[in-house]
Amino acid sequence: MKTHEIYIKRSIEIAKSGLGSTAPNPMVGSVIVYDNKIIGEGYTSAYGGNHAEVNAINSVENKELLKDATLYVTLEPCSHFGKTPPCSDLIIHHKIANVVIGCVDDNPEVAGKGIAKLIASGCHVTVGVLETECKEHHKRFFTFHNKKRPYIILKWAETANGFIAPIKKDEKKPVWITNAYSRQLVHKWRAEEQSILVGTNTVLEDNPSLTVRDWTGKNPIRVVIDRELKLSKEHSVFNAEAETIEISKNDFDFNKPLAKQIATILHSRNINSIIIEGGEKTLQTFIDENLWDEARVFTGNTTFKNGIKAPEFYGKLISEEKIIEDTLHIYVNN
Ligand code: AOF
Ligand code: ZN
Repeated sequence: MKTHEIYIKRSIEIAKSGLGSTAPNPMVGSVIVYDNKIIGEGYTSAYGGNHAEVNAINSVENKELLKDATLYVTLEPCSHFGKTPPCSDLIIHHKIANVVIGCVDDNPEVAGKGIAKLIASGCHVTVGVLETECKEHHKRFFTFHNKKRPYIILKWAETANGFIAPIKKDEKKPVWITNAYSRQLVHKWRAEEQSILVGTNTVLEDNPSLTVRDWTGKNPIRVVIDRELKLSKEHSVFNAEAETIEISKNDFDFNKPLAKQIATILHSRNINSIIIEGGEKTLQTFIDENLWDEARVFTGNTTFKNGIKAPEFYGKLISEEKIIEDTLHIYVNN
């Protein structure tokens, strides 16, 4: 691996610490190298806070070294005044000699203007190091800007014989298909995404609260679909533990594709990612409209005599993992 690639790879690695807290900002990572040694590192702070480059520069003890240093960053340094001042200005202020960038920022506010500013000030700029990896790392952010919708993750659990729920459910007894470790992993995933969605039937049948309880992290924004006004504020998804966006009757044009309308509403609410936790109808709607990016499917070792069939879909299997007796398959849509 070439030197530039090693440091961009390190930038991606530290950037992951921002997963779940930076959104709707991208989770950027940055390292500063002087004389072949890392002298500073930083990643994007929780939403509204410092950008990665600011944290990396702040972490450098001897600022004198910056003018002969190289700053590596997974995403183009910003050029605009948002919640924070432009990172490109700070880089210019410290006269950092070289900047190596993973990929261009597709946010129209930035989109090449950060790079242009740096070059105009005499900084030596390299763009496109591990570009594919950086774009993959920033997949939520790029899906939001380029497809005008959130990055969509489907999640469900099915029995060994392909059912996601029994036909008739005894309300007092929750029916678990997967084990406690798999369920804990789902809570980790909830903390990683900006929002979570379930359909009307899931709220009516399971009354989930959709919060993060078996993991540490922030609760995602809950998105609830209520096209026929069947839900009441007594349902747990409306409790005070997290924010809830209710999309109801008046928000829909019944002649237009449902999932697309939901995705567009979420885009207008600045939502970069969503995990859809059912039920079968809701999942199948997103699959049928081909509006999904990833499917995370657990298979437990229980069986039901009869039940609601798991959604039908085609995706490319990218990983298979055992979680005790459960199996987790992850697919991407391509
Ligand atoms: C960077 N470094 O670490 C991040 C960037 O409102 P603001 O000021 O926080 O700006 C948000 C925008 O800045 C965001 O949409 C994206 O274009 C860029 N994010 N840029 O230089 C960072 N997180
Ligand atoms: Zn910035």
